[in-house]
Amino acid sequence: MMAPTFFESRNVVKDLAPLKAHRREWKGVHLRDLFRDDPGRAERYSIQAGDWFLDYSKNLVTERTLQLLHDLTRRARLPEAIAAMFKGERINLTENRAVLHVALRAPETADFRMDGVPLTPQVHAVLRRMKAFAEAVRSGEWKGHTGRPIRAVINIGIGGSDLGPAMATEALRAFADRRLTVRFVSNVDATHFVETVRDLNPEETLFIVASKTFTTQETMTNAETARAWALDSLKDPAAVARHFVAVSTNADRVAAFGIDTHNMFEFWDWVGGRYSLCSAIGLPLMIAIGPEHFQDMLNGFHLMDRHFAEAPIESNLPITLALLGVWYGACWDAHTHAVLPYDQYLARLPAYLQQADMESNGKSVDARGRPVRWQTGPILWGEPGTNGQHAFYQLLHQGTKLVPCDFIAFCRPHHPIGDHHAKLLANCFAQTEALAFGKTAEEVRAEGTQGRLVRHRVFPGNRPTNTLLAPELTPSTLGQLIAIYEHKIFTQGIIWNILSFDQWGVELGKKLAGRILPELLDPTADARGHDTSTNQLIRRYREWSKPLH
Ligand code: G6Q
Repeated sequence: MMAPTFFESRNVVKDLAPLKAHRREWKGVHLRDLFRDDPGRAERYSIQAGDWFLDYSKNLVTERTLQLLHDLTRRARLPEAIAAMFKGERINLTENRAVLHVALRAPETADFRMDGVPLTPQVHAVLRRMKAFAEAVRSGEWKGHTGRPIRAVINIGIGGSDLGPAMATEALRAFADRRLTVRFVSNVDATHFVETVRDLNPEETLFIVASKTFTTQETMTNAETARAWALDSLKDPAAVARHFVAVSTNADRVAAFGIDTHNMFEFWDWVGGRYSLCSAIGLPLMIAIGPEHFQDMLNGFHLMDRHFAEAPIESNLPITLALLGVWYGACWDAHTHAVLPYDQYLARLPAYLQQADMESNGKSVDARGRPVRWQTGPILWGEPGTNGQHAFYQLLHQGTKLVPCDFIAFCRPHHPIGDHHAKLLANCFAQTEALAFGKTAEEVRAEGTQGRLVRHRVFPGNRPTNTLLAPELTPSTLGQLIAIYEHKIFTQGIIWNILSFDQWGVELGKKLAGRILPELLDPTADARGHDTSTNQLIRRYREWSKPLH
């Protein structure tokens, strides 16, 4: 395993030391003071990239902090790492793979290579097949086995083969053809399949089986169940060819499942599951919103890829977000990060980013396998505003934990009804104002509160937020937004000297489930070989799962 130089000879503890020293001098500095003393702060601490405007002025930073953070990128050789990713070097060291999701959204003329082989012709060949297929389904030209047009498309996949298209299909619902129903089944719990298809007609239903490996237990189980459900009414096994297509890197397995490989849309091992929305994994989204909108989304991604690769570090939006996260993790004991979209269409964005961030940077050994002695990826979580305000914001304002937050909003609504949108955005801006500046005891008293109650009504403030604002939620601004977070995650991984593109932490549970499964299926099988707790749970399951009659 040959590590590129930016992973080698790093001493992250030493690299973070100047920031930690700076933090010790911070004492008592409040955002109230920083804003009062510097009328240019908001403007100076803002970045425009593509259609996105980032105001990061409500963060606990000074010029000195930013200077130290920018130094850190040089120590981490970030520019070299970015170049290595774009050049197709195998920076996913433990899987010996390149990381080239940026090639998926580049124009055909772009020069991306893998071991010298140009990639964009392959990428665009698959895109053209996807576009033709999506058009055929949308226009009704693609017929089901009995000659009826398709009215429902069900994606069967999990993790990276589910969350991206599921999130984006919801996000871009305003651009979708409402005559088509597009749904997602991921959980191995049969409830998910049953509830998803219960109102559908198999004659008019198309399944997309999406799995990079085509071996994933959940997806294969759901795909078998879907095939049985379809054949139960269509009767003829030849119907599978009209009702099942596959998205995979594994043609042999696709064929073994019984799907004609002519109906397979390919992607490649240099596309990580959680970075695969722009590959054929995006097929259900393309069918929902149409090829042109899908292309707009790809262009949005690409625009932000260029910004990330080309903008100076000081005005680089994803890098700035990444550095702020590093600062709070290393020096402010922040363990979580909230993503708060003020847009109902982005309801699934936190779940999507949870995987992107936590599966990538939830690591505790560095690139060379040595235990880390610094914080790596935060716990990412969130819910759309304003709902969250009536639930967990209490803790954000007055709790004992520092939770840096990203507020995300759009200026033009898709549904300009009454003053809904002004109210939505008023709440969004008000929250960042309240979190930053709080309310002092004097201010509470001035409003007429006296005695002990004063303490309960004080807002300490000084709680950091970013605000990301775009004119409108479109395929392009969504693509740009996702790319911002992808590159933020990459940057943090490089600074922490961890490997962001593998996910060994998901293996053990899968393996143990494989051992327990036969012990649950066969109640006579010996199931005493685990620890006493697991043995006991299996025994209890066997008792309680017996049919009642
Ligand atoms: C993503 C992960 C993981 C993966 C799923 C599904 O980066 O690797 O979430 O996407 O386990 O895998 P398959 O696509 O192979 O079914």
